[in-house]
Amino acid sequence: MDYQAKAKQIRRSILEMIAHLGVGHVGGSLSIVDVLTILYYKHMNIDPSNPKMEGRDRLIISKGHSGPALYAVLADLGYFPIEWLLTLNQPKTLLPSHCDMNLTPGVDMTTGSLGQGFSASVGVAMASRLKNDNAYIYTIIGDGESQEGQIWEAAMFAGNQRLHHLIAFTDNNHAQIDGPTPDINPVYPLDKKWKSFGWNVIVVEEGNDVHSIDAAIIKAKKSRFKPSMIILNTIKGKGVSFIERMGYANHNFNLSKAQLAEAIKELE
Ligand SMILES: Cc1ncc(C[n+]2csc(CCOP(=O)(O)OP(=O)(O)O)c2C)c(N)n1
Ligand SMILES: [Mg+2]
Repeated sequence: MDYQAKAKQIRRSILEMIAHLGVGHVGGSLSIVDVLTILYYKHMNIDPSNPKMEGRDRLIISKGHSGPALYAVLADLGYFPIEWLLTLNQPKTLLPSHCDMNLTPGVDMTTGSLGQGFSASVGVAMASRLKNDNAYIYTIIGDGESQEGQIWEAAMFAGNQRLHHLIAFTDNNHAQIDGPTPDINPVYPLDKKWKSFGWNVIVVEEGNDVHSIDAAIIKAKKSRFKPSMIILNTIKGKGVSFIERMGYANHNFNLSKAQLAEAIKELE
């Protein structure tokens, strides 16, 4: 499969659903498209016709405001009809702006309160090990989210428990809601921090390159005694120049039909 083309298609789909609603979390959705693409279309043991399949691999998006990115992938894989995408965050929708496992087929954890999804993924990884089902548990946190104390409590536990089937990603786009992460409350150096908590750390400089991410996942799967943290150096709003140029202001904004048309041109 041409993963780069697939990632472009997913980006178009995200922007279409957000423009239809008129507003949404654009930046942080676009920055994780590449990791979602390589996970869902290459690595994960899943069955879209059986979303609750026993022993399946899981993906928990702890930065739950990036739900639209996950919905675009799940719809494309056939977890639910593609038309649902245009109901994003409308009254009675099954696709709320933040991930909800009780509403959306294929969503493995309810997230949105930053820090909590990561703890949940550590719990799921622990349960999977107790069941001996050999599943991989993937989870994505944000760089701003890494300011949450709960992240580090869970990191300590996972490191101590040697949960080597837990593969986490930091979407290190250097931006959070109110500004650049280095200006607000720097979380760096992330690599040294995760290493000191007993994790196998892999840094991907081209964090929006599907092939570099793929190589990192292959490496992480070889970790025998430690959970892995793959730090993806990404660009918030990746894929559309005017959105990238907005910097942290692309976190959540009103996306007009005219802006959508401009974005789509670049993503063809
Ligand atoms: C506990 C908690 N505090 C605050 C928020 C509001 N909030 C939503 S997204 C966000 C910024 C997150 O930044 P980052 O983790 O870097 O996400 P990304 O850049 O990938 O969008 C904040 C503060 C929240 N969802 N949960
Ligand atoms: Mg960020």
